[in-house]
Amino acid sequence: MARILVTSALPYINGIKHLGNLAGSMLPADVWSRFKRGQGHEVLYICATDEHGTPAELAAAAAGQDVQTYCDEQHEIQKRAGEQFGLSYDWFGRSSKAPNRRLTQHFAAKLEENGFIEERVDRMIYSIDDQRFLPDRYVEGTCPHCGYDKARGDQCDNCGRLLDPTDLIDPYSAVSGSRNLEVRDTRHLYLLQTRLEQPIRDWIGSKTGWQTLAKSIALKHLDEGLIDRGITRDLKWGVPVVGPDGGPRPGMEGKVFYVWFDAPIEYIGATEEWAEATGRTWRDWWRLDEGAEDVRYVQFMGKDNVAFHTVSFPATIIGSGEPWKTVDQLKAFNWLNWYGGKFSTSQGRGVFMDQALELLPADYWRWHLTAYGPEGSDAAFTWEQFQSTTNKDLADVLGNFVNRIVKFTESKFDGVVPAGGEPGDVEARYEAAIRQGIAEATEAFEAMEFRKACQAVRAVWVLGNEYLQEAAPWTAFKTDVDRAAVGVRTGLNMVALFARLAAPVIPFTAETIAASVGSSDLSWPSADEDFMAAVPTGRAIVHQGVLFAKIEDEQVAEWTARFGGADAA
Ligand code: B3M
Ligand code: ZN
Repeated sequence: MARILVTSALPYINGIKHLGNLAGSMLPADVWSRFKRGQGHEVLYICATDEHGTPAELAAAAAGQDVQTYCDEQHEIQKRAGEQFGLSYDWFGRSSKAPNRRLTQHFAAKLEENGFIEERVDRMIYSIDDQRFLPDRYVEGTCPHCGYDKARGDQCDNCGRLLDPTDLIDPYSAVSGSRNLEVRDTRHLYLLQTRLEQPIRDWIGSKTGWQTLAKSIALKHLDEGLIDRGITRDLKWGVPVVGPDGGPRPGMEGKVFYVWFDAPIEYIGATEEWAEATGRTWRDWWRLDEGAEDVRYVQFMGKDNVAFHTVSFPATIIGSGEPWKTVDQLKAFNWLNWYGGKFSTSQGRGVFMDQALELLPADYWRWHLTAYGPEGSDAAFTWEQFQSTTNKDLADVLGNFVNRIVKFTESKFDGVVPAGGEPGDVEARYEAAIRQGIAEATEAFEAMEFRKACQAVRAVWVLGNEYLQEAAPWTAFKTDVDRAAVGVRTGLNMVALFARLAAPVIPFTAETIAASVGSSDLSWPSADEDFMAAVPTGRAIVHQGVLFAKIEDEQVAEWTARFGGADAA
């Protein structure tokens, strides 16, 4: 079996995440990890909170807390929300912990040793009113490329170009709005990406089977021409910039590394945190010279994070000259928006992870965000579509199938899997169709095509309902009990199988469905196994209650009023 390392983009520490963050990285990473674990592979799924940078400092200030206290609290909130959503990380780390600090300083030292770091005097934006230098994300202004007037200093959300704050036209402080800014000299370290362009291009060129979205963004940034990027900031909160003796680097006392320099390194740091907490080893997941050569590494992220993961982070790894594992497969997602607009806490638009769980159990959201997620293009969340997919896919197709066959077994066969009769042509036909469906779902999940995989799984659930319509055990029961028994046994084996197909996406309900036929097997089925003999005759069958309650129009109206709806666009 394979050893598979999975990471999803690290959510910023500032505040609970909305459905878009979930749909664009953490949830698909979890679904795919469950799928691979279900096949029997050894999967290590790592994530963490991204705790440095101005987002943390400003959010803490707004909360009236020191940054450490703020991060401690917010990490626990995000960790709990992730667990309640069934995000089965092996470890949910923190980029402010010691392993990441040590590793970040190590990589910087190796890059400098290899001639890829240069000290430069920068001219940075200083906000006199805020009494602080303003890092990239907190300077806004007009994009010099496309004229967008809310471009951030690090990247323009409108045209996607990576920027430096001094590129912006008519800049202002995103902290206070003040235009009372001045440019001041300040010493910083630069990662000489321009000297790494060819190795990075070769590295990207060596990646096979990448989806177009990921590879095209990577090559676009390379073709635009790499720049040497500042990797330190005038902030207090972050990984300290140190000299060879481990003390503050002379001339750069009090400075920290840029959050995007240290954040991807936390993928490694969090693995070390996991090893420390579990007594496992971590270097055999990350060092090619210490056992990681057989590891398959897959990253999940939103499309806006691709550039950092395919240029800056590989530059760090390659430039270190050390044999660290780099990503083998990168799955990038488009954006989930709210009725075509942005999620916004301040404008009360959209649902955030904690609110979602107040309204409905995690699986309702997990199914919708995976089966109708922003894969091939941006996708709009609407209450109307959420209601439709929930009521059709989950209640009418899956829930109804399980309910009918289990209730019938209880009413006519004393809640016990009946013996008698032999499967005939109709069973053979549906079994063959289901095998085909399993193969399609497996192929789609292997390819990380989540919408396609969920449609293939749904199609198998539909086959279950069609089989019951055709075999009609309730009709057969009146004249031929053996025939009815065959229909019931076949239906109950389908229940066990459908739970396994559901497990990667809706794990909580999958467990309940399996329990209804006395099973706890949530492994991923192979198309050639004998799944029609999984539930033996004589086993007790127990109805587990309503699996999915339909979403009513009144709920849609209430939630639209509370979180915004069609009027939100
Ligand atoms: N914290 C998420 C974002 O850009 C950012 C990802 C870091 S992954 C190393 O929203
Ligand atoms: Zn722009």
